[in-house]
Amino acid sequence: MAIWNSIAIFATVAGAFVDAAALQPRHDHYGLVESGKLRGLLTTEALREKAEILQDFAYSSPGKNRLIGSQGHQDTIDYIHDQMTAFPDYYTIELQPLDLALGVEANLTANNRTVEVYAVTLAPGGHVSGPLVSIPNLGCEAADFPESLNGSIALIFRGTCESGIKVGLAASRGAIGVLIYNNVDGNLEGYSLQKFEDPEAPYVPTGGISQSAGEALVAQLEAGTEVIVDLTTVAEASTSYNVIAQTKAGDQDNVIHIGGHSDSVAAGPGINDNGSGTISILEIAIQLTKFTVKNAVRFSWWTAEEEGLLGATYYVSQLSQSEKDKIRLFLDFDMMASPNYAFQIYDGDGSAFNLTGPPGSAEAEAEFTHYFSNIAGLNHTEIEFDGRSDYGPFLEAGIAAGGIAGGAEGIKTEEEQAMFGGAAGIPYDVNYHQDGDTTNNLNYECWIEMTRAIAHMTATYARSFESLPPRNTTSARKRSARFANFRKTKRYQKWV
Ligand SMILES: *[C@@H]1O[C@H](CO)[C@@H](O)[C@H](O)[C@H]1NC(C)=O
Ligand SMILES: *[C@@H]1O[C@H](CO)[C@@H](O)[C@H](O)[C@H]1NC(C)=O
Ligand SMILES: *[C@@H]1O[C@H](CO)[C@@H](O)[C@H](O)[C@H]1NC(C)=O
Ligand SMILES: *[C@@H]1O[C@H](CO)[C@@H](O)[C@H](O)[C@H]1NC(C)=O
Ligand SMILES: *[C@@H]1O[C@H](CO)[C@@H](O)[C@H](O)[C@H]1NC(C)=O
Ligand SMILES: *[C@@H]1O[C@H](CO)[C@@H](O)[C@H](O)[C@H]1NC(C)=O
Ligand SMILES: CC(=O)N[C@H]1CO[C@H](CO)[C@@H](O)[C@@H]1O
Repeated sequence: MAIWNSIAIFATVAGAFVDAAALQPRHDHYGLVESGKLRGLLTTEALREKAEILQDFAYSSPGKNRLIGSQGHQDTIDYIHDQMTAFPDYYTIELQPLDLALGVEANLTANNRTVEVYAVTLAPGGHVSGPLVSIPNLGCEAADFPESLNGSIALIFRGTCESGIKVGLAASRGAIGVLIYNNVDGNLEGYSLQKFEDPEAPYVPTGGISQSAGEALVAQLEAGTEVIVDLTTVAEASTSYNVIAQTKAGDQDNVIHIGGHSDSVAAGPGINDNGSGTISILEIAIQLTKFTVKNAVRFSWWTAEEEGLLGATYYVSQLSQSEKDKIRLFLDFDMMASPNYAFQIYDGDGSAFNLTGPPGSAEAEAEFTHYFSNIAGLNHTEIEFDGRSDYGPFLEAGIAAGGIAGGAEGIKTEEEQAMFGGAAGIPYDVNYHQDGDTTNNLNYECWIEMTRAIAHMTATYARSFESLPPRNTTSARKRSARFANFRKTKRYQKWV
């Protein structure tokens, strides 16, 4: 009774002033979204806090990472989901499940000698034993394989095409298992076949070994020694999730789609790659709730990017043509806080790398360029539109795309040093895919500028698509045939 009374009194005295505002839907506070107003709500502190939360998830997880299937990754997904469900009136939120066979454990002997091996994700578990056959070339073409691999285990070099293509081809010739050996130093922990299994050509148990172990086996075979291998792999069925949130307000048939990925590689907490993109778009999604929009805004946090763009690939595969048509533009954000950064805009118009995106991609690049040059007063460079991140499947579907990045393992040039500061001759991010990819090694100046650029794009297209060409499904379909070739670009081939 006493408590009830005091609340009533408080409400009477303070209510007229405080509660009137609190009762307003949040998105009416600021009116229709505007680039400058949305950017004005972004702070380095908010980004830093969230980076520390993701890093805690990584360090509390047994592998000290946010690799798909780990507690650190599930915690990341739950965190994003919780943050977004705080706005039930503003966003429709979906958790899209994705079932994966995670490679969890493997043992290998070659002529009874133990070899370090890791189970490869997407391949089934099993125990296989038989003669090893080395596959010449890269195993990307059927012609690379002998007529029959019946009962054998194929030894194949990593690179140039998805390992899933290699394993599918080997299995179709009768191989009962595959060993993939690395094309760079280091083991193949946390590696994936990068491509969903074709039911017509099922995968076989697959182990990943180091380059030196693979070369030693090739040398033995070339010397004429028979090598009998015994491979055991354990695969664990696992469900991971894409998190998708779309504004309830705005034209639901004309959507600006903003995405990043939620997982890290095995080697580290993955705070720049790509915790930074995850957080930038989360912070923008939170601040956007203070505004109204004319076009619907969709945010996605993809799972299993590091395993071969699996979350985004699956998502696009589930869209009907009419759902694809609603996405006027997809923008992808990764590596937003590279320590030795450059502001890199995807070359959507093909002017720098001769690979033009679907109609609308050139206009998106132009809007980013306008932002950096005329609004932020910052230098920028261009980066090949090579499909190496989650926008790849959107390109293949003929959907306009774009994005920016701070740089990964590429080396900064002298010219870029003059433009952006930092150090020429070393990578944009020396910690790329390493255990040093932590909050201490982020460049916050780069990160806040990148986040402001994302906010500019979000606000611009949430207001209007008038700067984009009209939707044209016929031309989109034509373009997508061209983009089926993006997987042949050099950067993409280096990465698989
Ligand atoms: C791999 O070998 C270790 C050591 O011999 C053994 O403990 C483990 O059970 C083996 N795992 C599998 C999947 O065979
Ligand atoms: C491996 O060990 C088994 C049993 O110890 C033996 O029978 C077999 O000959 C050995 N194989 C090779 C290739 O040394
Ligand atoms: C493998 O062997 C089976 C019979 O054991 C045969 O039917 C099949 O054609 C062989 N496959 C290849 C690719 O040689
Ligand atoms: C650009 O690519 C097209 C085909 O994709 C090719 O015909 C053309 O020669 C290329 N131009 C340059 C300058 O490389
Ligand atoms: C842009 O780059 C030029 C060198 O090309 C440099 O002189 C200038 O200071 C840079 N501007 C900014 C804002 O960093
Ligand atoms: C759509 O694209 C096709 C092929 O590029 C073109 O022939 C057609 O005129 C376009 N239609 C519209 C309405 O722009
Ligand atoms: C744009 C960019 O650099 N994105 C990175 C995010 O993560 C993937 C996987 O590690 C990298 O390959 C991308 O390059």
